[in-house]
Order: sequence, then structure tokens, then C-alpha cells
Amino acid sequence: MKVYLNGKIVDESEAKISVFDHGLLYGDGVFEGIRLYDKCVFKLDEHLERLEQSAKAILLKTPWSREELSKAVCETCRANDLTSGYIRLVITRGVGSLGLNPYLCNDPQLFIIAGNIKLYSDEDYRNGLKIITVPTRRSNPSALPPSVKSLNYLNNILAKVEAINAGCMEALMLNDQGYIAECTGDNVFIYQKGTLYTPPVYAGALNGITRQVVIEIAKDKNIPIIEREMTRYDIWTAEECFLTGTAAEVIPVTAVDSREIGSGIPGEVTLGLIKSFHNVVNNQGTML
Ligand code: PXG
Repeated sequence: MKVYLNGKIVDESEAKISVFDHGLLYGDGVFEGIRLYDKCVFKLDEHLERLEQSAKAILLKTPWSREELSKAVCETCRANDLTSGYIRLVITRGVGSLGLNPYLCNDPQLFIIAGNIKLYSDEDYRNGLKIITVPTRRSNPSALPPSVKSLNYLNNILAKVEAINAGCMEALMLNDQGYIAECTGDNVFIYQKGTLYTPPVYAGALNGITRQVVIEIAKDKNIPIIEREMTRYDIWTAEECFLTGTAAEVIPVTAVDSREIGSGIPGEVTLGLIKSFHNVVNNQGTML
């Protein structure tokens, strides 16, 4: 595999970052996960905009323009002869001294990995996921804004571990007030009495790009969509539930906390949205 590292395409064996990088020492950096479908990078501009905003939010000044980043992403895909796949773009604070002060780091590092990702099995997409709410809460926005896609994912990793240890593949995370926020790497939606609902960003959800695509698809299909605070009860009693994310795409959820959702099989609205989502991803994007 070839990796993009600070302006060069190198072999993966040469793609190395210093042990003194604050990205590693403190989780001080930002990242994006992006999809390539049929030689087109899906929603590249939106991902790069979110990356810039994450970097701005943590006062991480980077020398790369959006155009340079866009070119670097395409170059990495081409170097790996990829047709479809998953792109991980990472910017770290760079090397500084031992100590937190980020202003002592003057050389941010950029690397891009383009490979493949498969979070869930075909069976999971057919039958839907069984998920649980977990004790670990989404971080309070006054501690670490959930909108920042930072390298510090320990919060979500703890939630994921709790789900896996309980025999589930994904965890539903609540915010510190007990409202539904999102899953560890996916946004959550429910369908109830003709309307789609998803938690607002202020409830602790990342403003997912897949979430936004699904909201647009729903609008096109004239399905009302409301961003609203949701409780566990709302989810348990929903007719349908699904998750959205770059890696997972759109995946049905058929049980939450051992409560069957709807009749325990993926619902019609969810299946319709999955179909439309595939149509959208196969018909647009930035060509390599
Ligand atoms: N919430 C969180 C916390 C995320 O990290 C999403 C929602 C969905 O956002 P997008 O923009 O992707 O629709 C994410 C994105 C992984 C993986 O390895 C996770 C994400 C992206 C890519 C890979 O599980 N999370």
C-alpha cells in the first residue's frame, strides 16, 4: 500500500510519524473518513470543509489549501489503483516538546491512507444490527465539542468496548443529560408515524455527512424529517431505526436494548433510503 505523507507518496513501510508527535502523545489532531465509489470521491468538499472547521476549532493552523488537500486525496487513491474504498485523512499537531503546549509544535503532519473498510457483514445489512445504550456518555460540549472530529476518540472507544463486551456490534451513546446523541461512529435516525427523527447536533451528534445526505434524500422523497431531542423510550418504541456513517453507510437497526424495533426486521422506509443512498453515491463525486 502507498501512503501520502507530507507531500510525498511513500511505501507504507516508510510512512512513519515521530513518537514525539502531539497527535500520538495527546490525541491532538483531526481526521476525516471519506469514501471512494467507482473512482469518484464522495462529498470530498464537505469532508474537507469539516476538517478545516475541526482544525480551526482546536486552533490547529495548517499550511494546506482545500485544493491541495483535494489533490492529495485523489493522488493517494490513484497511487493505490483504487476504484472503490475508504480514505483516512489525518492532520496531527506535529512534534513539540514533552508538555501540552501546542504552540511549541510548528510542523503539523498530514497523512492519507486509502484502503478498504468493512465494518459490518452482509448479514448485518440484511437483518439489521442489535445495539445497546451504554454507560459511557458522549462528551459534554463544554469539555470537548462533539462536532470536532479529533484524534481523541477514547470516549467512543470505551462505548464501543462496552457494546462489544455485551455482545453487540455498536453502542448507542447518550449525552450528559440522558438524551440520545449518536453511536460511536454513526448517527442515528428513527421513523415513527410518517416522520423521520434524528438528534440535533447540539445533543452531541457529529454533523455527519451521511446524515446530511439522508436528510436530503428524505426531503426529495417528501418524508418529513425533524431534528429533535430523543429519549431511549423514543428509540425503543420507534417503528424503524437505522444508523448512518461514512464507513457503515446506511444500516438498519432491528433491536435496541433487547427491544425489537418494529417487527424485528428492517423496515420499508429504511430499505427505501438505503436504495436511494446507493443511487446517490454511484452518481456523484469528485473524479480521480
Ligand atoms: N459520529 C461520529 C462520532 C463519527 O465519528 C459519524 C458520526 C458519521 O459521520 P459521517 O460524516 O461519516 O457520515 C462519525 C464518522 C470507523 C469510522 O472507523 C467512523 C467514522 C468515519 C469513518 C470511519 O468506524 N465516523
